[in-house]
Amino acid sequence: MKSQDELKKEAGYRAADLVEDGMTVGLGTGSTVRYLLDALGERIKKDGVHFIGVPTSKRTADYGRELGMEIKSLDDVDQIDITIDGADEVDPDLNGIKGGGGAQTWEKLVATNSKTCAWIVDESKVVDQLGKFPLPVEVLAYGHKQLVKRMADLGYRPEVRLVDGQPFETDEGNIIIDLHLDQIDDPYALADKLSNMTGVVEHGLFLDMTQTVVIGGQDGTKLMN
Ligand code: ABF
Repeated sequence: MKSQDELKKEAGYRAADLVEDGMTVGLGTGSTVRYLLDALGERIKKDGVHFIGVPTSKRTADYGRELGMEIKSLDDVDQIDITIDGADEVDPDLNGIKGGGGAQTWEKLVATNSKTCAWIVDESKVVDQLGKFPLPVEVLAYGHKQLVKRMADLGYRPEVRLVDGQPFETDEGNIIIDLHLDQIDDPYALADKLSNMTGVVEHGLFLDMTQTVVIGGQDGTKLMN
Protein backbone atom coordinates (compact mmCIF):
# COMPACT_ATOMS: atom_id res chain seq x y z
CA MET A 1 0.00 0.00 0.00
CA LYS A 2 1.62 3.29 -1.11
CA SER A 3 1.40 6.31 1.20
CA GLN A 4 -0.49 9.46 0.16
CA ASP A 5 2.87 11.19 -0.14
CA GLU A 6 4.18 8.53 -2.54
CA LEU A 7 1.03 8.95 -4.67
CA LYS A 8 1.49 12.74 -4.70
CA LYS A 9 5.11 12.26 -5.76
CA GLU A 10 4.13 9.92 -8.61
CA ALA A 11 1.57 12.42 -9.87
CA GLY A 12 4.03 15.32 -9.59
CA TYR A 13 6.82 13.50 -11.42
CA ARG A 14 4.46 12.27 -14.15
CA ALA A 15 3.20 15.82 -14.73
CA ALA A 16 6.75 17.12 -15.18
CA ASP A 17 6.72 15.35 -18.58
CA LEU A 18 4.07 17.85 -19.72
CA VAL A 19 6.68 20.63 -19.63
CA GLU A 20 8.64 21.14 -22.86
CA ASP A 21 11.77 23.23 -23.40
CA GLY A 22 10.97 26.89 -24.10
CA MET A 23 7.51 26.82 -22.50
CA THR A 24 6.03 29.38 -20.14
CA VAL A 25 4.65 27.31 -17.26
CA GLY A 26 2.23 28.30 -14.51
CA LEU A 27 3.55 26.73 -11.30
CA GLY A 28 0.93 25.80 -8.72
CA THR A 29 1.09 25.68 -4.95
CA GLY A 30 0.93 22.89 -2.38
CA SER A 31 2.69 19.68 -1.40
CA THR A 32 1.87 17.78 -4.60
CA VAL A 33 3.18 20.64 -6.72
CA ARG A 34 6.35 20.59 -4.64
CA TYR A 35 7.11 17.18 -6.16
CA LEU A 36 6.49 18.62 -9.63
CA LEU A 37 8.98 21.40 -8.86
CA ASP A 38 11.53 18.86 -7.62
CA ALA A 39 11.12 16.86 -10.83
CA LEU A 40 11.52 19.99 -12.95
CA GLY A 41 14.57 20.98 -10.92
CA GLU A 42 16.13 17.60 -11.70
CA ARG A 43 15.43 18.09 -15.40
CA ILE A 44 17.08 21.51 -15.31
CA LYS A 45 20.19 19.94 -13.76
CA LYS A 46 20.23 16.81 -15.92
CA ASP A 47 19.03 17.92 -19.38
CA GLY A 48 19.41 21.70 -19.09
CA VAL A 49 15.71 22.12 -19.91
CA HIS A 50 14.71 25.80 -19.89
CA PHE A 51 11.25 27.23 -19.26
CA ILE A 52 9.81 30.37 -17.66
CA GLY A 53 7.95 29.68 -14.41
CA VAL A 54 4.99 31.88 -13.41
CA PRO A 55 4.25 31.29 -9.70
CA THR A 56 0.85 31.05 -8.00
CA SER A 57 2.31 32.00 -4.62
CA LYS A 58 5.36 33.64 -3.08
CA ARG A 59 6.41 30.29 -1.61
CA THR A 60 6.33 28.64 -5.05
CA ALA A 61 8.38 31.53 -6.48
CA ASP A 62 10.97 31.15 -3.73
CA TYR A 63 11.23 27.38 -4.10
CA GLY A 64 11.39 27.57 -7.89
CA ARG A 65 14.28 30.04 -7.71
CA GLU A 66 16.04 27.77 -5.20
CA LEU A 67 15.84 25.00 -7.81
CA GLY A 68 17.36 27.24 -10.50
CA MET A 69 14.16 28.17 -12.36
CA GLU A 70 13.66 31.44 -14.21
CA ILE A 71 10.64 32.90 -12.42
CA LYS A 72 8.58 35.76 -13.88
CA SER A 73 5.49 37.53 -12.63
CA LEU A 74 2.19 37.04 -14.48
CA ASP A 75 2.49 40.62 -15.75
CA ASP A 76 5.89 39.98 -17.27
CA VAL A 77 4.90 37.19 -19.68
CA ASP A 78 2.70 37.25 -22.80
CA GLN A 79 0.79 34.04 -22.24
CA ILE A 80 1.21 30.81 -20.31
CA ASP A 81 1.43 27.56 -22.28
CA ILE A 82 0.38 25.28 -19.44
CA THR A 83 -0.37 25.67 -15.74
CA ILE A 84 0.14 22.66 -13.49
CA ASP A 85 -1.44 22.93 -10.05
CA GLY A 86 -2.81 20.88 -7.20
CA ALA A 87 -6.39 20.62 -5.98
CA ASP A 88 -8.30 19.72 -2.86
CA GLU A 89 -11.22 17.99 -4.58
CA VAL A 90 -11.94 17.00 -8.21
CA ASP A 91 -15.34 15.74 -9.38
CA PRO A 92 -16.23 13.67 -12.51
CA ASP A 93 -16.83 16.88 -14.52
CA LEU A 94 -13.22 17.97 -13.77
CA ASN A 95 -14.57 20.76 -11.57
CA GLY A 96 -12.66 21.29 -8.36
CA ILE A 97 -12.19 22.95 -5.03
CA LYS A 98 -8.85 24.65 -4.57
CA GLY A 99 -7.39 26.97 -1.96
CA GLY A 100 -6.66 24.66 0.94
CA GLY A 101 -3.21 26.21 0.80
CA GLY A 102 -4.65 29.73 0.68
CA ALA A 103 -3.37 30.57 -2.82
CA GLN A 104 -6.56 30.21 -4.85
CA THR A 105 -6.69 33.84 -6.06
CA TRP A 106 -3.27 33.86 -7.67
CA GLU A 107 -3.92 30.29 -8.83
CA LYS A 108 -7.11 31.35 -10.61
CA LEU A 109 -5.38 34.41 -12.12
CA VAL A 110 -2.56 32.23 -13.51
CA ALA A 111 -4.97 29.51 -14.66
CA THR A 112 -7.25 31.93 -16.53
CA ASN A 113 -4.23 33.28 -18.42
CA SER A 114 -3.11 29.80 -19.54
CA LYS A 115 -3.71 27.98 -22.82
CA THR A 116 -4.30 24.79 -20.86
CA CYS A 117 -4.30 23.56 -17.27
CA ALA A 118 -3.50 20.26 -15.60
CA TRP A 119 -4.13 19.33 -11.98
CA ILE A 120 -2.05 16.84 -10.06
CA VAL A 121 -3.65 14.97 -7.20
CA ASP A 122 -3.47 11.76 -5.23
CA GLU A 123 -6.57 9.58 -5.58
CA SER A 124 -8.01 10.74 -2.23
CA LYS A 125 -8.88 14.07 -3.91
CA VAL A 126 -11.19 12.45 -6.50
CA VAL A 127 -14.82 12.75 -5.31
CA ASP A 128 -18.30 12.12 -6.72
CA GLN A 129 -19.58 15.49 -5.51
CA LEU A 130 -17.77 18.65 -4.37
CA GLY A 131 -18.21 20.09 -0.91
CA LYS A 132 -16.80 17.80 1.74
CA PHE A 133 -13.59 19.84 1.69
CA PRO A 134 -14.29 23.28 3.24
CA LEU A 135 -14.66 25.81 0.44
CA PRO A 136 -12.08 28.62 0.80
CA VAL A 137 -13.33 32.16 0.11
CA GLU A 138 -10.78 34.98 0.07
CA VAL A 139 -12.26 38.22 1.42
CA LEU A 140 -11.04 41.72 2.22
CA ALA A 141 -10.10 42.12 5.87
CA TYR A 142 -12.23 45.24 6.26
CA GLY A 143 -15.80 44.14 7.00
CA HIS A 144 -15.04 40.41 6.98
CA LYS A 145 -16.97 39.86 10.21
CA GLN A 146 -20.10 41.21 8.51
CA LEU A 147 -19.51 38.76 5.67
CA VAL A 148 -19.19 35.90 8.16
CA LYS A 149 -22.60 36.81 9.59
CA ARG A 150 -24.16 36.99 6.14
CA MET A 151 -22.67 33.64 5.13
CA ALA A 152 -23.88 32.06 8.39
CA ASP A 153 -27.39 33.36 7.67
CA LEU A 154 -27.16 31.64 4.28
CA GLY A 155 -26.36 28.35 6.03
CA TYR A 156 -22.77 28.19 4.75
CA ARG A 157 -21.31 27.43 8.19
CA PRO A 158 -18.38 29.89 7.73
CA GLU A 159 -15.17 29.89 9.76
CA VAL A 160 -12.36 32.42 9.51
CA ARG A 161 -9.17 30.46 8.82
CA LEU A 162 -6.76 30.92 11.71
CA VAL A 163 -3.06 30.25 12.12
CA ASP A 164 -1.74 30.30 15.70
CA GLY A 165 -5.00 31.94 16.74
CA GLN A 166 -4.68 34.77 14.23
CA PRO A 167 -6.49 35.13 10.88
CA PHE A 168 -4.46 33.49 8.06
CA GLU A 169 -3.16 36.17 5.68
CA THR A 170 -2.99 35.51 1.93
CA ASP A 171 -0.17 36.78 -0.34
CA GLU A 172 -2.49 39.71 -1.04
CA GLY A 173 -2.93 40.43 2.68
CA ASN A 174 -6.55 39.26 2.67
CA ILE A 175 -8.44 36.84 4.93
CA ILE A 176 -9.89 33.42 4.15
CA ILE A 177 -13.32 32.25 5.27
CA ASP A 178 -13.83 28.48 4.90
CA LEU A 179 -17.39 27.32 4.19
CA HIS A 180 -18.42 23.93 5.61
CA LEU A 181 -21.05 22.88 3.11
CA ASP A 182 -20.68 19.05 3.15
CA GLN A 183 -22.06 18.87 -0.39
CA ILE A 184 -22.48 21.40 -3.18
CA ASP A 185 -25.48 20.56 -5.36
CA ASP A 186 -25.06 23.43 -7.82
CA PRO A 187 -21.44 24.69 -7.87
CA TYR A 188 -22.20 27.16 -10.68
CA ALA A 189 -24.99 28.87 -8.74
CA LEU A 190 -22.84 28.98 -5.61
CA ALA A 191 -19.89 30.41 -7.55
CA ASP A 192 -22.12 33.17 -8.93
CA LYS A 193 -23.55 33.95 -5.50
CA LEU A 194 -20.13 34.17 -3.85
CA SER A 195 -18.63 36.23 -6.68
CA ASN A 196 -21.38 38.81 -6.26
CA MET A 197 -20.96 39.27 -2.51
CA THR A 198 -19.30 42.63 -1.80
CA GLY A 199 -15.98 42.02 -0.06
CA VAL A 200 -15.37 38.63 -1.64
CA VAL A 201 -12.11 38.69 -3.63
CA GLU A 202 -12.15 35.11 -4.97
CA HIS A 203 -13.52 31.68 -4.08
CA GLY A 204 -12.06 28.20 -4.43
CA LEU A 205 -14.56 26.78 -6.91
CA PHE A 206 -12.59 26.13 -10.13
CA LEU A 207 -15.27 25.29 -12.71
CA ASP A 208 -14.46 24.30 -16.31
CA MET A 209 -10.89 25.41 -15.65
CA THR A 210 -8.80 22.32 -16.20
CA GLN A 211 -8.44 19.95 -19.18
CA THR A 212 -6.39 17.20 -17.55
CA VAL A 213 -6.06 15.66 -14.11
CA VAL A 214 -3.04 13.49 -13.31
CA ILE A 215 -4.04 11.09 -10.54
CA GLY A 216 -1.55 9.18 -8.41
CA GLY A 217 -3.28 5.94 -7.38
CA GLN A 218 -2.55 2.57 -5.81
CA ASP A 219 -2.94 0.95 -9.24
CA GLY A 220 -0.63 3.46 -10.93
CA THR A 221 -0.84 7.00 -12.29
CA LYS A 222 -3.66 7.78 -14.68
CA LEU A 223 -4.96 10.78 -16.58
CA MET A 224 -8.55 12.09 -16.50
CA ASN A 225 -9.52 14.43 -19.34
C1 ABF B 1 -3.12 24.06 -4.35
O1 ABF B 1 -3.02 22.69 -4.22
C2 ABF B 1 -4.36 24.47 -3.63
O2 ABF B 1 -5.30 25.05 -4.44
C3 ABF B 1 -4.80 23.23 -3.02
O3 ABF B 1 -5.24 23.57 -1.76
C4 ABF B 1 -3.55 22.45 -2.97
C5 ABF B 1 -3.64 21.01 -2.70
O4 ABF B 1 -2.69 20.82 -1.74
P1 ABF B 1 -1.80 19.53 -1.64
O5 ABF B 1 -1.21 19.28 -3.00
O6 ABF B 1 -0.78 19.92 -0.63
O7 ABF B 1 -2.71 18.42 -1.22
O8 ABF B 1 -3.14 24.38 -5.63
